[in-house]
Amino acid sequence: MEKITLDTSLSDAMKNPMAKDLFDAITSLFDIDVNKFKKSKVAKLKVKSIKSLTAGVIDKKTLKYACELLNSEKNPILDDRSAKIEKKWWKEAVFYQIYPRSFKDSDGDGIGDIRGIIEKLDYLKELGVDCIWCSPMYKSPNDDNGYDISDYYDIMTEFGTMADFDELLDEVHKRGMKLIMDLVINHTSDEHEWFEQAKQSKDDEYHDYYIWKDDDGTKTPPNDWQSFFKGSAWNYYENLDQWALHLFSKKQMDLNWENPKMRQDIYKMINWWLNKGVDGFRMDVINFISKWQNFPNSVPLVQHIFGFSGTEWYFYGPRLHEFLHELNMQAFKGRDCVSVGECGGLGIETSKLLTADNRNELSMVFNFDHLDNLPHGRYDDYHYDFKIALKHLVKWQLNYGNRCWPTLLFENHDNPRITSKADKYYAFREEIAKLCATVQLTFRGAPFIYQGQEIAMANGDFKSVEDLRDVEAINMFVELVEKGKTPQEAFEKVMCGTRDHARTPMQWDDSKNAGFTEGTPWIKVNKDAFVYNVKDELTRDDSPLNYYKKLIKLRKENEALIYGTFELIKSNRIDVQDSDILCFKRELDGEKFIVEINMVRRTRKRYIDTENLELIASSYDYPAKTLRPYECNIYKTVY
Ligand code: ISL
Repeated sequence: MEKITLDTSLSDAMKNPMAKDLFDAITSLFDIDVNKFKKSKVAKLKVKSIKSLTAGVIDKKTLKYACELLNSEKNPILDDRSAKIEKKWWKEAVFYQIYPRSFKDSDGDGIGDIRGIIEKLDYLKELGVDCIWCSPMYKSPNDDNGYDISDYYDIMTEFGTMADFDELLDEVHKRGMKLIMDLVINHTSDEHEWFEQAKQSKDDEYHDYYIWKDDDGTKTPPNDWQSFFKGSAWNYYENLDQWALHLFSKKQMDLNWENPKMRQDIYKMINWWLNKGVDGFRMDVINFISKWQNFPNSVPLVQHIFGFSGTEWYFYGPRLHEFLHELNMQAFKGRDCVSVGECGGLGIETSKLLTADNRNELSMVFNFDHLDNLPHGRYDDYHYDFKIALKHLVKWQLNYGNRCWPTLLFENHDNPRITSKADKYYAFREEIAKLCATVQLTFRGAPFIYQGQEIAMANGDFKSVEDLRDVEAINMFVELVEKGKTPQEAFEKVMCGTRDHARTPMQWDDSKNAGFTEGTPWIKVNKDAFVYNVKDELTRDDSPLNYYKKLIKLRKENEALIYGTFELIKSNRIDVQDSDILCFKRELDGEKFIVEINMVRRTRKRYIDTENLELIASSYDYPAKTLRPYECNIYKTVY
């Protein structure tokens, strides 16, 4: 691929996958029509003219950095328009994420556990789940609820024993379901024996398993990279006079992927779990494993835009493809397993390069850009708009090609509940839950349902910072108070986006603690559990839970909803992408489904003719001439 320099034309630069993704992000943020831009005179200008186009806001130095970053991608844009879809079990599967700490407690200590999960397997099977992903269950001091692993070969004490795990795996398989583990291999806990040894001496055999920099005599961190959980990303170790990198909490130390011995130890561990019979992995922040080895300071403009420094030097590092390919060859090759990389921030073209079925890296990636209406972020107080979110998802549907498979999610353990995000006053709580179900089960891709999403669970009703448990939320609160906010102001800000909202106990019934535990729950149970709980929703025909069940069944019975083409339906009057209604067709071997979604909270005129269509599922329990708030309908064409 041609190297991008300051003299390359903008249109030529866009042949680079990273540049195209970047351009895509900018155009959607400013609502620029890409096709018009490509034909415009501006596209013919050189990269260096961005300086004058932006009145100097983007200076020459930033542009040089940008060229350096873009040139690190050696692969051209993947052209897969004529490819045939390869059928795989994980393309057909409905995934369900369990956050074990909050799912079901079996022994009354207030913390969910493995035996609790076993108790609920029949419920998941009934729902139609094919594959369960459990957030980390390995041994951990729990600085970040298990995302800080101290022993990859052992189970967290609160969750049970390895024998419990083996039983879980067995019980899952007995029911014809699959189980995937959470694989956290960008970092380990500082209590992992590798790090315990590494910090003893520079000569220790494990020292180079982590990322160290000598102090330059100033006792200041080696660069300005920040930790996602506040403060510098470097810890100082006095005995070594060295700094060690941690992109997350102070107890989550980044592994040095440049070290081949460390990589071999990781592959050995992955093979150990696969040999045990697990069906694959969700891979935590996997796009962060390759860092630019000169560890540069952040680019000021990027820092200014994101209010965060450093990510540009590791979010898609120079050896990422190489490491993932190696991992694939040494652990996944020849096995029918799935790997889902958590790759926040990556765009369509780079994600394609990570997941195309002929590249042998990952099976799928998670992208989260639709979970907030950019430029709003998770901690902003704003009204979430499905129109913006679905427009983004549709773009992936139309451009992701046949060699790659999208993931479809609205919730996970790191984000507030969608019902609360899209509707603070809960006027349309169930309608919103059903809209998400419709998108996840009728778009092309692998649906990932997060525990409680199927019963329309909402945000936690925390009253003060004492109710919060998450390291990110607590550190953020402390920092805001240090910067001069009152505790009340700081709490309100944290409440907009705390990850604890998704971590309140699963609501099983209307008994004490929602049937989650007999003891004292580790985090507050939501008060609304007496209305929103599994037991009640199972008996209510029009409940979100029964809607999920119905659509899962529909998807399983109709391949068109899995492998079918995805095509927007445009009327003469409106381009659907600009309207309040999203309408699309899924088609396979002559079998056609039409889906209409009212993306807004207002009643809207229907614009497709439904006369020759058979209504087979609706989020409302009786039909109407107009589309009611967030109404979704699925039709089949009748011949
Ligand atoms: O919440 C975020 C930062 O404010 C996200 O960037 C999040 O940290 C990111 O998506 C990575 O998440 C994963 O790795 C973290 C862990 O805390 C999260 O729970 C996990 O999903 C570190 O292991």
